Amino acid sequence: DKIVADKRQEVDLKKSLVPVSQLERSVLFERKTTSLAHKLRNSSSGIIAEHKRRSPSKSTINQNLNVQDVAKGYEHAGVCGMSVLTDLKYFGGALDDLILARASCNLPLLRKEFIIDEYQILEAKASGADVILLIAAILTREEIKQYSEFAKSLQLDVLLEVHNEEELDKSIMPSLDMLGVNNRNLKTFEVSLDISKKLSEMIPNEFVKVSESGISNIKAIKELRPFGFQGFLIGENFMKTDNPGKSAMEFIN
Ligand code: IGP
Repeated sequence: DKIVADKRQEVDLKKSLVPVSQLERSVLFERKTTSLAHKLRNSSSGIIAEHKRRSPSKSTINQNLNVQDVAKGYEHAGVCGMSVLTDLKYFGGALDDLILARASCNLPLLRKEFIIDEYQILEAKASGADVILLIAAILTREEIKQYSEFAKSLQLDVLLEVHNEEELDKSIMPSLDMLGVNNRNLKTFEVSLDISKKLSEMIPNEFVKVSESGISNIKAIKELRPFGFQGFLIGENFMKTDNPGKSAMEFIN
């Protein structure tokens, strides 16, 4: 679809501007990563807090904050990890946001991006990420295998996102660490926690289960835990406030 076509163009341009050898020489490329999956298994809160300025479903969420303050706020709140949108066109993010977040906190960082090329995984590593997102809706099984194995070779965790049973069935493989169920339908933007509940029983236990999107209160988390979810990816609900860290803190104990 449109997002993937735009991304293809963007990645091809970037490849011509910044060669792989330059990414591999970055200081952050040598950094020892931390495992988000491991943290989620051993934490009680499970909150993964996102930095998101806008989205296709909500034109403005918050344009006034700086990512460094947000990262510090989330870390202070005691979240398990932070997700940073790096897509410019649809989400108003940038790779620099990831680099700035890395400079401001020690949380495991997820590069939230439409990954369609190994090059973006090298960029993630060179910008301080610990985790990459792979979206089943835009990748074939072969691509999921190739990209997840490549990420693992760079000591990055892999979160694979699904929205329905077919996507889940085609995606299960040992090179994934976490399976995320997106409660938001990316075509209609409709949100329902029932998607997480329904798919949870089909996710093998060796994967950490993450519920993504549309989580706006603690009740939702209490509802999802019995279905085996140990991770909760929350963006808008925190970012729409003046102090996302403070909002996140209210979700922790
Ligand atoms: C966060 P929310 O409803 O809490 O802001 O959702 C996150 O799940 C959402 O931003 C997201 C997303 C994605 C964004 C989930 N999967 C894929 C871009 C691409």
